Amino acid sequence: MKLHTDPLSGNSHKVRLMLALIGKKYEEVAVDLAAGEHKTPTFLAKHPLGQVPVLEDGAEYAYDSQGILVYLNAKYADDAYIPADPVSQLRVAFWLSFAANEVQHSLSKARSVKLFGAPHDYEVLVEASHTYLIFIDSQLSGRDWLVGEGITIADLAVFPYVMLTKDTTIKLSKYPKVESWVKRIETQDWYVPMPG
Ligand SMILES: N[C@@H](CCC(=O)N[C@@H](CS)C(=O)NCC(=O)O)C(=O)O
Repeated sequence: MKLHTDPLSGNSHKVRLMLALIGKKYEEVAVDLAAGEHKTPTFLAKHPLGQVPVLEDGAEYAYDSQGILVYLNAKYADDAYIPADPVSQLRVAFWLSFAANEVQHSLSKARSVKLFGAPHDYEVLVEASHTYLIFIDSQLSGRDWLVGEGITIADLAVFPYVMLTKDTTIKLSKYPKVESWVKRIETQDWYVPMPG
């Protein structure tokens, strides 16, 4: 199994964490986003949108970080990280969508301005990020994990760009439940840090 990734990719870190959680051995293949390697014909044959992460699993090229979490949970984890009841499935689907939309278009983009000089309005993104951090903090009230009693793929999908606010001016200390949740994930015995 190969994870095609850039070391600074927060979306790829979701997959790295899932692979660590389920104890699956794999090899990381570096894709040089800065050099445009993800838009070459060789890479586009793996993922037609030219994005990382891509998980190569035998003949399958799995892409989209949320999709890969669902795939790994079903194929290699006996569905352990999505509770079976309909309401939990609803909640997990919500958080995957939230990670791909709200988090991606606020926290992730704010980081891309700071790290890569991406041409976005940083202050607008920081304001949106605070809105979503307030929301996540409220959802963690009285609970350790986003859905149910244990870690699910919802936590893995939302976690990286929340943790990566350390690359921005956003301070998680304003959100104590979010801060504790980040520490809870970072102190799991299977946790692996981001290489970048
Ligand atoms: N929805 C996709 C988004 C992937 C994504 O935006 N990846 C970034 C790196 S973190 C990327 O490849 N950006 C390059 C590009 O889109 O051209 C996912 O969750 O996998």
